[in-house]
Amino acid sequence: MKNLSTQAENTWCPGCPNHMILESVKQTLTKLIESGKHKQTDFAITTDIGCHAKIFDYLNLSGIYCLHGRAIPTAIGMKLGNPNLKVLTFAGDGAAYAEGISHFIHAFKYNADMTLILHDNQSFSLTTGQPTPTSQQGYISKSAPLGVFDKPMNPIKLALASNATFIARTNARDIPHMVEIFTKAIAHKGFSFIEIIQDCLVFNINANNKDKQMYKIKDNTNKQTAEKLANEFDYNSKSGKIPLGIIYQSKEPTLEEKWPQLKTKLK
Ligand SMILES: Cc1ncc(C[n+]2csc(CCOP(=O)(O)OP(=O)(O)O)c2C)c(N)n1
Ligand code: SF4
Repeated sequence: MKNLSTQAENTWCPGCPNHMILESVKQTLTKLIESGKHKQTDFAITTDIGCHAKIFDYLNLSGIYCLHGRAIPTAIGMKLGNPNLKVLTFAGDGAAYAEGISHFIHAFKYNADMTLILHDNQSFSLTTGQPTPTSQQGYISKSAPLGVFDKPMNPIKLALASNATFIARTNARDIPHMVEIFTKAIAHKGFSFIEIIQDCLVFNINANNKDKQMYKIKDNTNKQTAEKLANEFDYNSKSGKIPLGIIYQSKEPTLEEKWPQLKTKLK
């Protein structure tokens, strides 16, 4: 684990679940490296901008700290340069569902063999809690003093409608589950999207503590079941169930397999 750590001072709030996400990433990669399956240099990361994105400074991996909303296309660029890299992208709900929403949708269509780890705290936290597309109705913040009027978007439904080949959800408080899901996502051939339900301890705290709604599902490959599972959580109410696990997985040609120029470079 030592090799994956850096000397950078950690500036996340004490107790922020981002610490547990970082730990889970380190445990996952350590296992893959120690088992001989991958070398540390096989991995590269892109991060967006936000609290989540500080993970760039805390992981001893090559990568690019991207412009806000642009972590996904930058990662796809890396894959075009070297299709054998295992690329992990870290983004927030503001980053990927607001500024970067077009990249989020098109990424499923391209199906590049990479992993998107999305820290959803239902808030633009680094910039002090403005509402994001997944913030709940009524959320009052400095930029929405009358509260959010609109219903939140459902990114899992959007991913399904965009022909995603791997959609999973996990809980930032559950390290073993995150490690299991990260490992399966990295093994998936294609674009794997993991949504992590993450509390922010400072902003939008009314959205926190959803653990009682969460339950674990078996890995699912049936599209109709996936649609039902996607509908169970509306990002809005404090009732209803939140399924955790692989919501949908299917096999489709990857970007690297579809492009003849890249196919010849695949090891
Ligand atoms: C194009 C652009 N728009 C807005 C900003 C300002 N900005 C920087 S970080 C941030 C919030 C990030 O929120 P999110 O992606 O949800 O991540 P979190 O901080 O919650 O982890 C914003 C709005 C920016 N840097 N660039
Ligand atoms: S503001 Fe929220 S998301 Fe950012 S480090 Fe603090 S607890 Fe974590």
